[in-house]
Amino acid sequence: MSLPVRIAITGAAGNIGYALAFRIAAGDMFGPDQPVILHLVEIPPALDALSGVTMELNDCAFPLLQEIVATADANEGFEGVDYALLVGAKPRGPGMERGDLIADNGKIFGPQGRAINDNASPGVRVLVVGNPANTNCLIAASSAPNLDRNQFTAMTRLDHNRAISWLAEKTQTHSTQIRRMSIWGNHSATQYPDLSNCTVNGTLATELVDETWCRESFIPKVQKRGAEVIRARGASSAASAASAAIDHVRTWLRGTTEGDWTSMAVASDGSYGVEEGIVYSYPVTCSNGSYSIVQDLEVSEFSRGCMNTTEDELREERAAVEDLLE
Ligand code: NAX
Repeated sequence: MSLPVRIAITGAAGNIGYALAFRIAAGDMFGPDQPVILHLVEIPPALDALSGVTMELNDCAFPLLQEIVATADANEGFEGVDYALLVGAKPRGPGMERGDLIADNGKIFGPQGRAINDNASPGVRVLVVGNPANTNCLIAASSAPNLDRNQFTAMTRLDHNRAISWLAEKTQTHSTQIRRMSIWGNHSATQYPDLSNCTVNGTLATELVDETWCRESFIPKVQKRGAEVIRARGASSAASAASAAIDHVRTWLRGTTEGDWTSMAVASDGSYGVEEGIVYSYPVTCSNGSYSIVQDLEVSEFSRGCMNTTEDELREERAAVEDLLE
């Protein structure tokens, strides 16, 4: 057996954390031969609930779970971790504007970025799930001067998976037959789910579905799927978000399959004319534990408009937290 990997999950007593911890302990993220140590990080009022999560994890007697560190101290929580999954965030309260939420959550992700910088393994990989995920990721990365920006990513894999599933349903195929889906921009309702490079069983998706369906059904459905789940379930996506987090990390580590790519929100390097520095979702390939933004895709006028809209929103979010960026 190899040495255990250490994985921190913030917000571990919350809905997504509750789904995520058990799947990681069962081996879904790192495979059936990789022992894990879970660092469960919460805020003090949630420590009782967190002790219940710890009890249940122990009660599963997972063969791969070596140890649990449960804490409300970020320095202890990120000590020596190889992966940091930043899920915990403040939910949007009644009457709260998006700008207030961004500013409040920004105050969480700066200190967490610093604690990761100071305590985590130097090769740590960070995935931000807590919303607004792209901008929280920007803040965390900017607070971690010793780490590379490429070590920080935010999650649009749930949007990517939703888009694949919806296209599979429309074309009466299976998700495994769909390649090269792309989510551009922000994990928000302005995101651009783009099927212009997508193939279904090797045929271009644009030859199988018409443009009106794409613009009037596919794109808004993916953009608003989170709200649809909340309406139906009375709570936001949790198990599917945890599953997407597992997919994100596994693909980052093990690589994308030949001829395919995934979507990850990463520090823009200026690719496709997107302003450098903001955390923007791109189609990426992964190999040897790193990602590369897919280059040289043709961008139609329609796509350009959608990509600009979501970029504008990310610039506004960045402006709202400018004072938190180091
Ligand atoms: P919950 O409210 O169930 O859980 C959040 C947990 O975070 C709570 O237990 C809370 O005590 C904890 N927390 C708050 N501040 C913390 C801090 N400073 N340090 C550690 N823990 C802290 O929310 P849940 O449904 O689990 O969602 C978590 C976040 O994921 C939310 O911001 C949500 O909007 C976001 N989502 C992101 C998605 C994505 O695709 N990127 C999709 C799903 C989800 O909506």
